[in-house]
Order: sequence, then structure tokens, then C-alpha cells
Amino acid sequence: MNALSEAPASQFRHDWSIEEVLALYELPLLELIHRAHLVHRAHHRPDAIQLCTLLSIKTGGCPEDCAYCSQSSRYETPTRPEPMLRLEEVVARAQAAKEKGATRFCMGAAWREVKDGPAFERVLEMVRAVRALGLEACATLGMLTEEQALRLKEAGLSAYNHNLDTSPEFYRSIISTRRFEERLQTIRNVMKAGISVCSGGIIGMGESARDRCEMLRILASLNPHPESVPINALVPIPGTPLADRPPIDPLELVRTIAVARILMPKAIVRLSAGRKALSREAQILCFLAGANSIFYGERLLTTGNPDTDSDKKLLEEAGLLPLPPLSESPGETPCPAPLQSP
Ligand code: SAM
Ligand code: DTB
Ligand code: SF4
Repeated sequence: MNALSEAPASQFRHDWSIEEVLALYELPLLELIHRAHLVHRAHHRPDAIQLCTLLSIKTGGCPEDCAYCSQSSRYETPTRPEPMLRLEEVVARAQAAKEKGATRFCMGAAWREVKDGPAFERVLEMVRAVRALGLEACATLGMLTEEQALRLKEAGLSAYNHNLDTSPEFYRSIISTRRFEERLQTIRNVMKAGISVCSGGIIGMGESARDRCEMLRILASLNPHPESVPINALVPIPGTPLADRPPIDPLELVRTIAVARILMPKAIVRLSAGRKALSREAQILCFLAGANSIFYGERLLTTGNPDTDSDKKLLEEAGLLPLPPLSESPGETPCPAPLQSP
């Protein structure tokens, strides 16, 4: 154990008020970035970044009406429903992600909730296979019961992604087929099973700064804080109700990341969807403000992501080195290492 990891989770606050969080969000930008970077340096190696690769294992045909999503069956989008991937295909994709330098492999399914049966059994096999490759395994499958979370834990799942997405107030105008409280219940089930929680949200859907702060406040009220916090910039999808939203000002993304970093000092803050629309400079500002993870690989779930060559260049320019799997060195701050050329 070293000085960076000695602190118990309880040293962190879980009782931020919305006024305090908004006051941070509204600080002069350079002051906010400075404060966030100090917190970042106190808890993380400033030269390290986590690389996660995403794979959609079950695409499209989802009964939910999330207004941002290409996979909802309610909207006429460019995404066509596809059958669930076979185990061998997922293993090949995970192996390829590992060879390119990713250490976490995240599998997404366009489900409202997990149903017990053959599809879930196949997911459990996928989790075991990804872990057997020495990768961290993450899954995002919709709502989970406590029993299902326990079975995922037994299979070796490292983290479960379930985003709050926005504030409870704004949530109602984005999704009508489930309640914010149901999101929290799944997160509690995941925590009870001892799986790391990955939960964050989307900015650029028309929400206010207060909505963003309220979402971050609720995430920071979880005890312990989520292990990772993905911050997505909306990728506008033709045919969805949010297709015509104007692009977010990248500095709003920087502010959101900086506040996430200050509120949840130990969390991995992931600069997630939307990087294709960001300049190198905007991404580097996000890293300075405390982002220390990205999705790495040409695809997210149904949309594109920067190619790995341009990301290698970006990380090199920023002086960032990929982190080994966190679970490989429990209690230690793992040492990052350069990406190998294939
Ligand atoms: N169906 C599961 C669920 O909703 O939890 C898992 C998959 S869902 C695609 C995972 C997350 O991706 C969503 O919660 C949302 O935060 C993010 N996401 C989906 N579409 C997006 C988009 N167009 N732009 C940005 N983020 C998006
Ligand atoms: C998260 O917060 N972002 C990822 C992952 N968790 C599952 C998904 C982004 C999806 C972007 C739109 C798409 O590719 O469909
Ligand atoms: Fe379905 Fe998840 Fe997309 Fe919502 S975000 S429509 S639950 S796949």
C-alpha cells in the first residue's frame, strides 16, 4: 500500500449541497481547473489513463424511450436490431482490444432489464471469458435484481455501468418508460453484490448547469463513491427526439469533469461518448480537469469513436500512459506503461 491509496473511502464527503456544487461549477474556469487538478494529483498518477473498449453484444430493438438513444425501437434511427453476439465473437473482440492496449472491456446490451434465461447465461459466460483473458470486465445491461448482480459478481464482473444520465427533474423529459428511482435501485443492487459501480451521465441534452450539478451531487452522495464516472457528450442520432440539439460548448464538458473530479476524488472520471466532435485541445483540457479514462477503439456501441492511431498520438502528445488493469494491483497505484505498436 502506498501513500496515494491509504485513505479510507470515508474521508470523502457524501453530503454536498446543490448550492455548493453549483458554486464550484460557476467558478472562474481557470480556478475550477486548478482546484480539480490539485485533487486529481493528490489521488491519481497524473500521467496515467485507463483505456476501455466497448462492444455492443445485443444491438437495437430496445423497448425504452430514452430520447438520446439510437437503439430504442420507438424511433426510426440508422441502427438496425441485431441478434445477440455469440461467445466466440465476443472473445475475439476482447482479445483484439487487449492486443491494442485496452485493459477494460465493456459489453453493452439494449435491454430494459436483464431477464433470467439463456441470454443472461451467455452474458455470464462472456464475463468469465473476458476475465480469463486478464481484462477487467464491465457490463451495461439495463436494470438488475440483487440475485442477478450476485451471479455477475460470481462470474467475475469487475464493474457494472448504469448511468443516472441527468437530474431527477430533467430525467422525466428524456425517458418516460422508467423512473430515476429505478436507476438508483439497480445501483444499490450492484453495490450490495460487491461489484464496482460505473455511473455518470450525458451532457448536451438541453439540461441546465443545475441539472448537471444535481446529477453529480447524487452520484457523490453514494457511499462509497462510484468507482468510475463516465461523462458523455450527447452524440446526436438522426430520428431521435434529440437529433437536432446543438453541440455542447466543450468548456461545459470541462466544467462538468472538473466538478466530478472535485466531488469524487478517487473515482475514475471517463471522457466518454462525443470525443469525435472534440478538438485535441478540448480533450487535453478535460484530462487536465481530471478525466483519466477514455473509450479506446473505433466504435462505441452504435456510433464512431476516434481511431486508435489518432488516440495513441493524442496520449503521447499529452504525456499520458495507459494504466494496467486496476484489479491487477489491488491497494496499489499501478504503474502505467507505453502502448505497444502491433
Ligand atoms: N440499456 C442499458 C442502459 O440504458 O443502461 C445499457 C446501454 S445504454 C446505451 C448506456 C448509456 O449510454 C446510457 O445510459 C447513456 O448514458 C449512454 N448513451 C446512449 N446513447 C448515447 C448518445 N447518443 N450520446 C451519448 N451517450 C449515450
Ligand atoms: C457510457 O457512459 N457511455 C457508453 C457506455 N457507458 C456504455 C455508451 C456510449 C454510447 C454512445 C452512443 C452509441 O454509440 O450508441
Ligand atoms: Fe434502451 Fe439503454 Fe438505449 Fe435506453 S439507453 S433505449 S435502455 S439501450
